[in-house]
Amino acid sequence: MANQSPAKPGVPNSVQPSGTAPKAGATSKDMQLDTFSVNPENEALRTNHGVKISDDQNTLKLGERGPSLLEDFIMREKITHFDHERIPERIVHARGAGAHGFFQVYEAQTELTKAAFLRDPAVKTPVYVRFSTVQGSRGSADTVRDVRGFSVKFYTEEGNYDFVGNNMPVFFIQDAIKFPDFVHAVKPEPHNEIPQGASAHDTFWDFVSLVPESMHMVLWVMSDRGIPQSLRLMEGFGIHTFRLVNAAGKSRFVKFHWRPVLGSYSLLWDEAQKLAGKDPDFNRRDLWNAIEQGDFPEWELGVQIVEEEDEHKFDFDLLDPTKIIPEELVPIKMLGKMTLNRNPDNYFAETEQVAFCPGHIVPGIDFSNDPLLQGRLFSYTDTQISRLGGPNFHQLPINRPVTPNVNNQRDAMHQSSIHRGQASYEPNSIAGNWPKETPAAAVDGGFETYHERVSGEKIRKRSESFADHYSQATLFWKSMSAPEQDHIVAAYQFELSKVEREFIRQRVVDNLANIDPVLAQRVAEALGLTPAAPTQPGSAKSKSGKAGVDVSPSLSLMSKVKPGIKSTQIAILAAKGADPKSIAAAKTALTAAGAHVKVIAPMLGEVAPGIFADATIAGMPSIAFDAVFLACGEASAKALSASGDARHYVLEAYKHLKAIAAVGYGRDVLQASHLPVSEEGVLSGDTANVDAVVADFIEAIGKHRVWSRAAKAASVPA
Ligand code: HDD
Repeated sequence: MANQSPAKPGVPNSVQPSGTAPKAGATSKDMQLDTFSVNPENEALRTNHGVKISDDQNTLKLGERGPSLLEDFIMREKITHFDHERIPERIVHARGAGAHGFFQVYEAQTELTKAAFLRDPAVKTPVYVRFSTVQGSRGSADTVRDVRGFSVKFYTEEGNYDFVGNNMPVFFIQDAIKFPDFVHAVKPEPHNEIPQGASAHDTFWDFVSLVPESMHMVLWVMSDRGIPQSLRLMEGFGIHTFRLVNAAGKSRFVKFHWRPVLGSYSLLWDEAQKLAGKDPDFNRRDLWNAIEQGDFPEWELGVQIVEEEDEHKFDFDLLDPTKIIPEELVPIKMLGKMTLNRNPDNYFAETEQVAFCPGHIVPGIDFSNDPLLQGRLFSYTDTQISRLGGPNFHQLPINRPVTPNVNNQRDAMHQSSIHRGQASYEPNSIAGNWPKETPAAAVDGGFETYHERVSGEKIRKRSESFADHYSQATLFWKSMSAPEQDHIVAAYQFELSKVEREFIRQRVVDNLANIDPVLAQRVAEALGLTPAAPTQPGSAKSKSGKAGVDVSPSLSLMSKVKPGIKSTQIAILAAKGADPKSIAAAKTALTAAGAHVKVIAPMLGEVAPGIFADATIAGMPSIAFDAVFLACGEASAKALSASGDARHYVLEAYKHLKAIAAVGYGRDVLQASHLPVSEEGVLSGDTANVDAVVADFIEAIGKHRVWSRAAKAASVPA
């Protein structure tokens, strides 16, 4: 049947306000984007050229049984467009999730920078953020062990500023010329395109074990930072040293940090692996849901500031991107806060087409001579030209600044502006020399590069000051808590067990000996190897007598746990015959504390009068939750105790060191699972005491995991 046209006569079908038109508090970017939104509601179906379509079901044919006619411009247009719907995915960071929001500085930072968005606490600067994994393709799983990208486009009053960082503060290589080699090594192998979303393969470990500058970063990737629990709960780092420049022209070196307000947490490897199969969208779903539920993710933006005259006071080179500045040496000064409060309307138009470049800076921010950064300044705009089909990608709605971007650049593929006038050159006298340059100024001036004095020979050489590849890796290892060290060892053991060539495994273990002999020994044991004696041992102590630290507690994720259970996910496990009073009491208290509660049962339907299951045991496994609550009546406990899936649910939560609570008959399910009814992180009581049990449960969830259970949990089969 052909569609009946619902067209409203006289209403143009090109640019219509979107279904989610800007609400109160919309930013300048929201309003700009809205002018490009298309809303199909109440619109007639038309061709790309505006002709109304009367039949979208049948090709034009010669007779009912064909053949089809080439003349069918409607079918040809539809199929042609479809044939070209995909664009090349990003060469790295292909899988991503994005969101809109705003950034606000706490107080004017005029002494530090003349950047307008850091000078006025009244200004809410719109942002678009894209988080990503690095190795996998667009359809790969979220929870793989990998670095996460952390890109923020600030649509400032002075043009776009792109922060293009990662969730780890260092990088694999020191010079951009090695980036293609590194990416070729980590990506799926060229002969069979295996593995997807994983670094556990020969070419990655071959490369990194031959390039010791990567050892510090590899250690970060093998740590819990490589498997963040949530994109909302991971830190972000600018990595390179940048400059902030004030109106008087004074420059200071800075390192940028994003700190999630709710703290930072990671998955356990077993959870990450299972989630990759059971919910490959786990991280992006969590980000989306949090924003839809009004749990707007927030990060503070901070800087470590180093005065120009202190550039050489450290044990390492500030230009070396494989080094951090320990916070114990230079504390972080928090400048402001970013809030993500709106999901994109369209994945392709926004998250896929957004184009970041670390070279997009505004007056008051400048680069350092870090050779990795210098190469990046070229690569990003270059890659967009093939990815987004030409040099006009800045005209795509998500990439447009909220300022004008008038200049004499003309034409090229997909030009969407109609540039008026005869003069597209400068100087000109026939158009009054417009558009004109703006001299640099304290306020609203043109961009002026920081006047840095440099001299030297043209030379291809790595600076001697970049040569110590192990000391900061040693510092990182020594700063980890015992469970974090265990996880690192297990990660190396897992990854290297997947490496086929023994000489590569041996080379990695030999490299580890330079970081720490115990680390090397523990990894080697599981691989049947013996590490060689260290050749260039790292030292957590300053080697040069310059500023250094032995241990940096702020590197441990244990130092990031924040009190409270806001935005956590709690499962109430129940079956038919559950105890409605306990469920209601738990739900009320947990929700009041900011958690999201779901009733999980073997089947959908009513589990107690007026209480319905939100999801099934198979559909929302325990790995999707932070904690499990058992509120059973006798029948419910019997059913759950008899169910292998239900017992596995509880055992798995126990194995993953999650808080578990049981009231009334719920305790029977713990016993049927051979779990203790009461110990640290396992709370239980009579139904009459449900409020007290839930209060202890909330406190236990706030600690994130029950680390004291780790050794016991290892023997639990789940
Ligand atoms: Fe890169 C994308 C982060 C080194 C070349 N990079 C990309 C993205 C992030 C980073 C977050 C995804 C942006 C988005 O969401 O669209 N890259 C980093 C960090 C690095 C780094 C933190 C080191 C400190 N990158 C790096 C080097 C080069 C590149 C040394 C090349 C010389 N990166 C690219 C790229 C990508 C990219 C090929 C692929 C897609 C894109 O740019 O837009 O140009």
